[in-house]
Amino acid sequence: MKHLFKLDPAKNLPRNSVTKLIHSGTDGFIIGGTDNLEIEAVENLYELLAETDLPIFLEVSDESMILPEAEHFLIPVVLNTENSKWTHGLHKELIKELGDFIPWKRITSEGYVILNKDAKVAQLTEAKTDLTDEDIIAYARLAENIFRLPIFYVEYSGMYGDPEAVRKVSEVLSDTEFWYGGGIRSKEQAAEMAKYADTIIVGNIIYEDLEKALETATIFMEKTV
Ligand code: 1GP
Repeated sequence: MKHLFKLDPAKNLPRNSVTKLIHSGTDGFIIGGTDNLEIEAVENLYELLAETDLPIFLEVSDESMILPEAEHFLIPVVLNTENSKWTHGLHKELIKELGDFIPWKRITSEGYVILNKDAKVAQLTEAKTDLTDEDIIAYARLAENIFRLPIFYVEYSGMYGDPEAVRKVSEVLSDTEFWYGGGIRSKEQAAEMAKYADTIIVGNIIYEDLEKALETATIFMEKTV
């Protein structure tokens, strides 16, 4: 997967926009958000996406948004916080509550490093965003070699990140998939981050300029024709 769109259940998207996203050349969708998470909104998004065969990942950041019939779940593990609630605390409580009913085979964990201090997710999780490239690289190695996480996610939500830091991270990961998300607003930026990351994630621009959002996916379609 080279490209995913991240859809926020708290934001409205007309049906014809969703149809365009489905046929854009993207490899799939993440449903995820930080606030105002309600199951009805998650259900509505699934309903809007019903016409696609592309994978749909439900990124669970709050118990209230769990749709049991979802095909794939992504579980964030925030690495750059000292508040253990976001690394394993909430996870443990949910596992305690749901116990035997968790469909482990449909669950993939993501090791997040959150780097935009102004992002809601950074504030919520008390992420330590003031990191050097060496810090970020160390987190990538921790994710792959100590925690053996399947995905390492460099998250600049709302801000375009530093391509050089992203390049350096790409050089130290081999088994762990490298995902990059944050501030991609043009096909040039999509292409730049896609040189280094296995998968790029495009979110906010969908709601601000749909045509620009579509272009971030179309470039990958053109390459395979
Ligand atoms: C957010 O990484 C994604 O979780 C995408 O970021 O919304 O800034 O595109 P943007």
